[in-house]
Amino acid sequence: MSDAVLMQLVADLLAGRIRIIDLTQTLSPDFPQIVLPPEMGQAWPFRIEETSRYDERGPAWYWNNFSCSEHTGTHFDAPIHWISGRHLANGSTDTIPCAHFIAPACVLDCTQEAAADADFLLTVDFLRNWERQHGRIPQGAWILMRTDWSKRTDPVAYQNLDETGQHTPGPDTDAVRFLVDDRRVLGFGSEAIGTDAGQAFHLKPPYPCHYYMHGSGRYGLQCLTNLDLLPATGSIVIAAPLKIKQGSGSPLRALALVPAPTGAPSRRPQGTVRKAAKVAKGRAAKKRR
Ligand code: 23J
Ligand code: MN
Repeated sequence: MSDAVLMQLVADLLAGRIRIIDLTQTLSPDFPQIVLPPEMGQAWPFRIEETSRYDERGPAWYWNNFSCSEHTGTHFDAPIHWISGRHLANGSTDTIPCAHFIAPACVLDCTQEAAADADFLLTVDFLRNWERQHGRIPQGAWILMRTDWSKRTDPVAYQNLDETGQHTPGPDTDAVRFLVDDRRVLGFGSEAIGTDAGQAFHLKPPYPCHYYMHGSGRYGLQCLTNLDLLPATGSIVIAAPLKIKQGSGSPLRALALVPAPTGAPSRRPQGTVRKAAKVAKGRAAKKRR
């Protein structure tokens, strides 16, 4: 196979015809963490401690030690995270096929519904209506639920806890089954702390998105941001978790490639980027000869 498609990708990136959107929240101790009932095991929050900073502990270098849960910040959920996926082959972060780490995305705009009701549940009706507007959800795609939850920069509002627990939007059981069985999606991504709604413990089964997605070898993405910068269809998500042995998930840098609006001014390549453009151009020229 020729390298033309890859060289075209590089050229489109350099020319600004494809833009890279960062879907990742900054990892810091301030970012809110999932809270489970007190009798259960808890996820470690993000902790970071300076090892040295050009000082007596290391005269020419700066670095940190950090610790966190596999489910801290913007993170990936692997099938073995849930009991329903515990026996699946290739279900941990170290065994998932790498081909699954790059996939197209469908973005569902649920901002109005989520603004009106923090406990909004995405339904099959909503999905069918989306398909009437944007076409059938293709097999192997990420389903990203846009709620603008990431715009809640106050951790209290983001978590939205009260005496009955967390109040955040997510899919209902039938919507999950439709996506898993009828559309064979790759996974489900959310801007909120869970792929399931905050009150999804009360659904049947409890946490249906975790239960059915992971039970059939699909994945989750949580605490995503910048979904408002993605088109409903036509973007590609790059989401590869850390290769933790038998890992149930991991924080990650999630990115999306999106086509730039036509007629938008192109980005001027600089420095090493410009050099790469030259290399790509040279190769393309060589090919034509
Ligand atoms: C453990 C238990 C329940 C939930 C979760 C984790 C998550 O949302 C997660 O981070 O996967 S709902
Ligand atoms: Mn998780």
